[in-house]
Amino acid sequence: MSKILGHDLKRYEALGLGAIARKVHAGERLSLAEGHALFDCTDVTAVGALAHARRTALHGDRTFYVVNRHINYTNVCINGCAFCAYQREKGQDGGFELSVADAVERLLEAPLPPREVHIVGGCHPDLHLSFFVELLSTVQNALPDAALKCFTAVEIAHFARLEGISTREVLQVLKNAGLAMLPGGGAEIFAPEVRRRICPKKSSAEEWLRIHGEAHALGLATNCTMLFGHLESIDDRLDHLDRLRTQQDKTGGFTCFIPLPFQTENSAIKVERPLTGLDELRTIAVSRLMLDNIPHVKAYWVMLTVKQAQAALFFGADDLDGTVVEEKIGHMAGATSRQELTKSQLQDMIRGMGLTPVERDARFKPISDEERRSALQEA
Ligand code: V47
Ligand code: SF4
Repeated sequence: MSKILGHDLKRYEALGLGAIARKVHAGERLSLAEGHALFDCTDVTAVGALAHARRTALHGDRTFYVVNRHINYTNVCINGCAFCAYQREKGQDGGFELSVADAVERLLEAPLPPREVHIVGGCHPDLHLSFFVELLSTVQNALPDAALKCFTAVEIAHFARLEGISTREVLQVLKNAGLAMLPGGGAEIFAPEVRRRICPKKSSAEEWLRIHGEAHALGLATNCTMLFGHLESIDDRLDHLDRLRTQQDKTGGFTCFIPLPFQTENSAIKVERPLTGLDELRTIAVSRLMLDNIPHVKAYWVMLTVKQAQAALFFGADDLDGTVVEEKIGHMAGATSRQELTKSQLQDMIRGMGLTPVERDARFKPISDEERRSALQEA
């Protein structure tokens, strides 16, 4: 076997990655030590090529995007995570709460009817479950073709505490009101020592994973994330990826993994060595290789920048997220990307890399041009 995954095996042997390349080729699970070797490898392009081979084996050159709209309903939050530039205390200047009518008005402003609506916010002390039920059912009525991907596991845990009911009950109530998916936020880094320093009041790793397992059992797909480039070590990143794939083995409902590079501005965390562009690409590539049971890896252009997201499509990522339209969490922390891309800009970004754009829905089902045309006629 001199050729492996379209690349010369000798290249990997020379780098000490021969066994890993053979395992990737055979679709076998990599160990944590092998993950380490990928982080340590002096040739980041070799690691990227392996991840690209895996991404190509899964998806060919198809590259996904979604016409979506993000809405942040409040930045008032009782958790006060050290890394968060978005959060405000109740009553503090700059704090906001959207009403249901405000949220729907913003959603209807979008130039194309979104197929995915991503709604998240802070853990507000006074917003009760009845508000979120009304929000979901009003949005679903206004946009019947949109999948509602709303509320991180951290918000679900918060709603459960406010109502004095279980997280499973909260998920069931929200599902009945139209919830289709949970987004992947709130995972941050699972390692307890780092979690204690960056987000001590937030749900623990165990609680976050349990809630995703409960959502999967109720038939709700979910996404997962990793916030990296702050106080965590490489071991912590690998531990995080390992916990995600272990959960996926058990409950199988993760659709997409989103690596989130830490944006450093307006944050209480001072990072000694900020991430380089290659650190970001390597982490995306290793994630693709470790997460053998999660189908998609997203290059979230909002946090990565548009050009880095394009590069990530050759380091294991197969999705660009979407049009977004309004983003606060990353931008209040210094993200320099725009807040909106049009559908044709997303297509051009993908075609510009020699890849094939595929419009998808929230669960990655491709949307045909015909389906899109008839949705537009009905709108
Ligand atoms: O959980 C907060 C992160 C997340 C910063 O599921 C920061 O499809 C970087 O989860 N620098 C929310 N990241 C965003 C998120 C997401 C985004 C897009 C798509 C999906 C999906 C999920 O943003 C938070 C936190 O990890 N975050 N502050 C920061 N300074
Ligand atoms: Fe609140 Fe989320 Fe910010 Fe933490 S990251 S303070 S939970 S809004």
